[in-house]
Amino acid sequence: MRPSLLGLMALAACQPGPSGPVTETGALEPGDLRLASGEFYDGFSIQAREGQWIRVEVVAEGFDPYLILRSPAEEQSEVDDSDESDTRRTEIAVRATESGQWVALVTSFAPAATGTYSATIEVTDQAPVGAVDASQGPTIEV
Ligand SMILES: [Ca+2]
Repeated sequence: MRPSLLGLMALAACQPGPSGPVTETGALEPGDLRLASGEFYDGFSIQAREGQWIRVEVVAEGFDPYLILRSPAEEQSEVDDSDESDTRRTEIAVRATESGQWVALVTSFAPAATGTYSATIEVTDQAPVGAVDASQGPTIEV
């Protein structure tokens, strides 16, 4: 790889642009890491810079999904349970309050639940439709 390309990649890592949506498939299963309360989880790292929007949507088969989004300094942690109307789907959209590596944890509402899921991850400069800026006051259910 040429040095100039390396430099460009390093710059890209510092200033991530919009990315995705990328859909990952996975499973909560024995052998996964577990939260202290016993739920299996998978972690996905997301590069974002302050002011960008991070949207994560999970559709699960066989368990009630639960999302946790951790900021780089782990000072902001948004959680979201399923849509009231659909216990197989959950979505989070927040405006990044810090630049760096955010982590989305796909987990379950119930301890030790297992099943497959697809997680769609997107970073945008503009607010996604229906998104609520959680850093700007109370969260409103949409
Ligand atoms: Ca897993």
